[in-house]
Amino acid sequence: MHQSLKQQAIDILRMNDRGGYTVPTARLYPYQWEWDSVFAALGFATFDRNRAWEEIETLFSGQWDDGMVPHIIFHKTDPDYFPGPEMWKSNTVPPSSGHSQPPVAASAMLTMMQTGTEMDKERAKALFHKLHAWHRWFHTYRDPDNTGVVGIVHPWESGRDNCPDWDIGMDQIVVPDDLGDLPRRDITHVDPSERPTAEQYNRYLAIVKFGHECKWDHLEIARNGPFFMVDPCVQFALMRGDRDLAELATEFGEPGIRDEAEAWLKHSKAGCDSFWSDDVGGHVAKDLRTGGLSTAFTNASAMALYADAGSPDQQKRLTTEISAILDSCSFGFPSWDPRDAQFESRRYWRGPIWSVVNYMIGIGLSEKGETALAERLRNDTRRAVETSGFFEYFDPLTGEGLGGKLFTWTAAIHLAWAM
Ligand code: 2M8
Repeated sequence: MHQSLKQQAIDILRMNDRGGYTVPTARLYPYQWEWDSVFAALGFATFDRNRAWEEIETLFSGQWDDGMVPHIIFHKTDPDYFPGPEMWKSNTVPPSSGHSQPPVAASAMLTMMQTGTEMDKERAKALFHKLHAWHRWFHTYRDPDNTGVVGIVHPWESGRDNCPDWDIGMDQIVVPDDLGDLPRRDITHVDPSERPTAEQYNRYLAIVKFGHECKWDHLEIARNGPFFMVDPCVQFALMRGDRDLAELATEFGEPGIRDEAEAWLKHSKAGCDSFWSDDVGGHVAKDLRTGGLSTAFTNASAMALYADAGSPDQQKRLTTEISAILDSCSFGFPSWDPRDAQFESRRYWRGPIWSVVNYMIGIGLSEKGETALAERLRNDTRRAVETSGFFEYFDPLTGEGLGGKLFTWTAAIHLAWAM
């Protein structure tokens, strides 16, 4: 009998469950990734609330003493993935990578609490101070000069690994001679033409080397590391997260934390002007070392409404761009503007569509009253899965599924939003 997509999505979450945490997909990504896990929790919350909270609790079990929640937690060593714990040298238990990823947990926790029972409130409350420490870490170590804008120290911290956004920052990285041969595993699991190039990979590893050589001193990395750029996705996820942290603080009777989160949000809103591009009609990535701006509209630019960033005029302009870009492809929302020469419909974050980012864009659009655009995006997200199955990401021109199969976050977003 033909299984429903809903049942398939549930089965994928169960299948990728490694006991308290899920892997994004078997083989290609055999560890716990930060934002994948948070979205997984939203998926689990539709059929198993206890398991949903476990996912987030296990994620926070890898939190560093300084408050950082790392982007990968290496619960059990797996030779299938490179770079593994021996490259990061985090010196933590459990071992982990040395930077973070978009901080989406506050928003997911608030959603789970609002749609749940007293149990959900208790579980959220138990994690609340850890969540607050993570947000404080972002504001302290990723914005050391208190500009209202956080930087990322590695393209992997954005979650949008090889987006052309990072090219201006990556071009300046000098690859050390002693990097050695890199035993990449990703290109043995999926088509190399859809993955980052070897040159890009060497630069990723050069940043990792700088990090462990300074013992993951986050101020040193932000001030003197090889790479420091503004990512609209991380900035907007953090702003939305601060808004939701403030709401959780109100709920839990923590007025001091509520005031702190509201002050962060106000400061961040003011900071957003510094990476707005009139040429593009949206917020774009910015190299904090040189001041250079990226040159095209991305799915991260489209997240501005989710964070309520930008002036009313800017929001109007970027909504026009969102609509024009949706008209330019069959499945939204592409990770790079299809009208731009650098667009590649199949290469990872240089064009393809990603369900999790669609989810955040869709929420922003619908909250701003752009219901037709929001529905269109939700339909596109569902149609991509109907066309190809639960792939990691999809070609925006054809809906063809690409990258890993039976992918956790695609299944989770199907259950939580796109069904
Ligand atoms: C991708 O990133 C990892 C590195 O973190 C990789 O390419 O090896 C990105 O799509 C990232 O956003 C995602 O969290 C991760 C796991 O799905 O894969």
